[in-house]
Amino acid sequence: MIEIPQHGAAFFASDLHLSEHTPHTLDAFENWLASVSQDDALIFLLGDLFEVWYGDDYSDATSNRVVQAIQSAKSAGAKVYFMHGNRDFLIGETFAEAAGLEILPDPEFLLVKHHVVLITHGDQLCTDDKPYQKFRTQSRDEKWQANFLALPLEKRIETANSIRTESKAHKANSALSIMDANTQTVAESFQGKWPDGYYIGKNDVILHGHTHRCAIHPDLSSKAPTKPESTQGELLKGLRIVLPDWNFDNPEKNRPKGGFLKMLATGEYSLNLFS
Ligand SMILES: [Mn+2]
Repeated sequence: MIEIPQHGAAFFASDLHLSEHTPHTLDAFENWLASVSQDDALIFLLGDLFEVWYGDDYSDATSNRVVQAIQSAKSAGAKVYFMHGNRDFLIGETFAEAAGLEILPDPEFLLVKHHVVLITHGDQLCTDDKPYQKFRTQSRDEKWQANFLALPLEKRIETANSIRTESKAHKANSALSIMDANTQTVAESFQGKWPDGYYIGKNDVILHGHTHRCAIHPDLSSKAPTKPESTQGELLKGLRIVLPDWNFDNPEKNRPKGGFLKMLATGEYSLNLFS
């Protein structure tokens, strides 16, 4: 269980999907990271930092700049945590060491004032998408990963790209509701029954990304409003906060280009969106 330092703050972002095709999003990420990095800052990157990850033996201009940015954040006094997303689940200890970040299990828990905040990438909550959950179980298996990482890099790039093409087609052919968090699964995770069998007792707050449906849900059964109903407040039991995805390269009308959540040790939070 992680605690926010009394005079510090925690910052959360996810779903940046960085690649060579996202130069503006990469700039924005670097600027944001530099702006929040200071002593007693905890920075949580909750998955899909990269659009795809072929293995720690792969690097390119984008990943090199991300490593530099995280190193700078660390030098400024911040502690940087990373949680795997469904795109970059192959990030390993070699990358973590190079960047100077700590990889967290999914889910991880934060103790904030007297609230337990469950943080997760969020893909485990989308249980209506059965084919994806099947792929997730397979691809998070240690043996599967070891076998995959043993393939030549060229073969891994080819395989990862064909999986992404398939995934895009699957998304295009699936109802939008299937791609969202299942409210029953959310409720069960509050009760301490996590889909992976993880148990910690009751959780007060859930914070996740992945769905690209940024929102602050005041209660467990609430469906995603198009815009967050409120952008700041104090942690309350039953709150589900969904982080925004970042897209400064092909921004959509009437949607934020990205954003982050700031949380203080007092339980006060604010959702900051970039327009
Ligand atoms: Mn995701």
